[in-house]
Amino acid sequence: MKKKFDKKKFIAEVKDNVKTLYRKNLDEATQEQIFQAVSYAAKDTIIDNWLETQEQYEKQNPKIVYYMSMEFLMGRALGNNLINLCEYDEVKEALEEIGLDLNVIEDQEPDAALGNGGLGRLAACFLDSLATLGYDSYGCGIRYRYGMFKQKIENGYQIEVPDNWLKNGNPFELRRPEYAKEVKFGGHVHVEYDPKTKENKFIQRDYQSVRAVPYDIPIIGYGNGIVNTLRVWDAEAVSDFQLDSFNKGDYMKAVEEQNLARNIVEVLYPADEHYAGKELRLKQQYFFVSASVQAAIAKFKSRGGDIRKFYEKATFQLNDTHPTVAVAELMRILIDEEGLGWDEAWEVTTKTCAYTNHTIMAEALEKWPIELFSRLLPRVYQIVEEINRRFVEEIKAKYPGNQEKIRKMAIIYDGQVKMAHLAIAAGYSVNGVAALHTEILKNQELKDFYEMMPEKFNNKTNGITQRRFLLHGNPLLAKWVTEHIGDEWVTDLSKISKLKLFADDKKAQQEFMNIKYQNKVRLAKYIKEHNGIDVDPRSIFDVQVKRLHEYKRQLLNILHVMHLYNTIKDHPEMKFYPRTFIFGAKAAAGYRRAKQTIKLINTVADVINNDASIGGKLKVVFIEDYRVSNAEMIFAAADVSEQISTASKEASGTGNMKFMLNGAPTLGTMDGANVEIVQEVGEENAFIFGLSSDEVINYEKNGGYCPMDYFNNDQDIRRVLMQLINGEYSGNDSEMFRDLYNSLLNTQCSDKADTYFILADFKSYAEAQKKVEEAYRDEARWAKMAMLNVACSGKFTSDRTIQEYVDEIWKLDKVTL
Ligand code: 26R
Repeated sequence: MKKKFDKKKFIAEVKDNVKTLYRKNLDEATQEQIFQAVSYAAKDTIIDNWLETQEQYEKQNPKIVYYMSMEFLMGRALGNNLINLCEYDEVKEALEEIGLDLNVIEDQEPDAALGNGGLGRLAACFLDSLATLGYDSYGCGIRYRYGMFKQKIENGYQIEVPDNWLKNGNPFELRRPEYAKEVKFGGHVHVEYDPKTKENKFIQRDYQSVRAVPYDIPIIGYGNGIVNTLRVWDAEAVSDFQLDSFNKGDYMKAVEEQNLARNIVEVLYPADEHYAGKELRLKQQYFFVSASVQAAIAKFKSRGGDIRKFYEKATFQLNDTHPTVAVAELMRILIDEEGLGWDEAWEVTTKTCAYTNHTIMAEALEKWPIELFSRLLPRVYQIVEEINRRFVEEIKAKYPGNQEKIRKMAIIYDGQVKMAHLAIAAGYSVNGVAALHTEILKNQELKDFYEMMPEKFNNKTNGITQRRFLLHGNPLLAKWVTEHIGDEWVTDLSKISKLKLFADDKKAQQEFMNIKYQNKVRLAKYIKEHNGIDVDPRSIFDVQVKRLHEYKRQLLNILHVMHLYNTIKDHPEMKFYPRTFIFGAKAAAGYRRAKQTIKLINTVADVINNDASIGGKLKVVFIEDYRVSNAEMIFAAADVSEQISTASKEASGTGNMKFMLNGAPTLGTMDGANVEIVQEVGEENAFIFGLSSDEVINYEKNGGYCPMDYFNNDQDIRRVLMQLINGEYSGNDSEMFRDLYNSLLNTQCSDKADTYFILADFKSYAEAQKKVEEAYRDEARWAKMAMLNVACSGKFTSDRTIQEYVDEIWKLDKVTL
């Protein structure tokens, strides 16, 4: 169990680490070197717990969940690890004693940005909850050399800079070459008749191999001594697997394999919700999936299990379709290597794999061209073909003569392999990530599948970890909460509802608002340092931070800012509560409209921030390089949470939950998990606007709507749209924002204009914004509202989400040390 923290020993260890790592004394070491030394000191404790946990797992042999994901957006590890070891304050004190500041040391650590956004961060929160709740689990992913790019803003434009996050070494990872696996690509399948078994054997020949080498990263449970593993795979050239290619003199092949290995794990695809059909991405997927499936089977066999009962001890959760090739890979290994018949293998596979859908955006659906898929994975493709053949038979049996069903549901159709269809056909569970999202899946996007196999469909509303997003990210509020209701909320967030008792208490309200103010001062300082902009911490901090995407409608937000600016200029006498609009967002490198929106935000910011005539009533800030580490500080400082996606498009959202937990009411549409947030906190404690998802879906079914009507009939809208193309903000360059203008408006009514209903929702958004101002003016009302948001956030812990996955999907055994 937990050992008592020994301050002296810890300090000695840090000094020792600086010496052995850098041949330096503490006073000569850089802060970065001290970060390494402190991390290695923490790792010491972690390793002991890790060993002990894994020993217990061996003994108790519980069922394991393998959470397979192309993305794990972990952020920084040091602070979080210390928090979960329950040693944060002790270490902070110890370091102070030798003149070091833990915050400065934490700031040396690069974010582990092995993810794009919501899906990747969700995976990270899930690992935290799995360890805290005591479930044996592995995160399975890729050790990208370059994570999500760093964003620089130059002249208002986004510039992508490579994220060389491993350059100083990652103190927490552990290379495990003894568990390396071989992964094969290409070649062809040779069929051989085996007279003994009277069956065909399928042998892949002339393939290229890559050696998958696992790196294990510890995932620490909160205060329970448990340490689970995030296993990310690196690719190396095979050499010792395939020495015979040298022997045959096939030197070029060996070199090719070197290159293949180098390329595979080089970089995370920074495209979010946009499928591009890139061969390298499929290689990445098969690479980490094959290695992970092999490792899972090896572990199962080492514990003496009968492979026909694999699913009793292991389950694979597929984080979106990206790892869906796991279905066919598991079949391949069971049949070709374990000698199972098709039906036996199918039974195991369909009791092992489960699939989570994270988006209904059509352009995010993965469908690989047959040519590419079969060339890269010839044996796996054969298996997919057979799965498809049998699945189509099933469809025919259920819907005789209905060709339409086959067209819509087949796994292989029109020259493409549809990964979502494969995941649904082979999975024992299909889940959406918020109640509304799951309903849309069942009634619209996946309707045919739901009708055919309703028992597979279920909802698991997303959650976030309060350990990172309150305890670590907002230490002042965390301390205050604990002083009022005790610390049970750290591992049982439902307890945070006890704060409701204080919602009307004047003193509590003042303390609460004072903490928010201090967090705003902290963020203002960061903004001054990073953007050179002065913002007033007494102004309303109105925040939209998330990936840049048309459906998330940052454009609606900035058009409204332009409208406010017009209004203030027209009516200088009008009372207006000072506002700071804060944006943070990365755009996919090739996404032109998204990048133009960033330029627009920065251009508008330049004009407004430098207009002395408005007396600082309005400020606009674009925070460069939005990422997990600065997000923690941003949520803590937010007054208003902008969650303004076109209804039906945001599957869940998880930022919305982080804002809520930190006391920022939601200004949003009835989309994703916003719906459930409003259910928990009450409509009177949120600002809801806009079309409903039903209305949006109706418009879409009937060929869109006519944004021109809004342009013609609403002067405010017309004015801001004209300002996009009259050079108002762009120094007379009327072309700079022409594409954005065109995206909203076509001269004729057309379903191609304003597909995200920005003009339709503009007025109702502006009205909701007025209500925000009105509410904020009443300090007591606002304090109560903000506090109730914290108090009602209990549902949105990832601990609750994981417990539901465990109870309703995975059926894991709980482990205690
Ligand atoms: C390139 C491609 C195939 C791709 C598609 C989609 C790559 C990455 C994605 C990311 C998507 C699936 C994603 O992040 N979805 C988000 O998942 C969150 C966690 O469930 C939700 O909260 C959020 O609403 C959703 O957009």
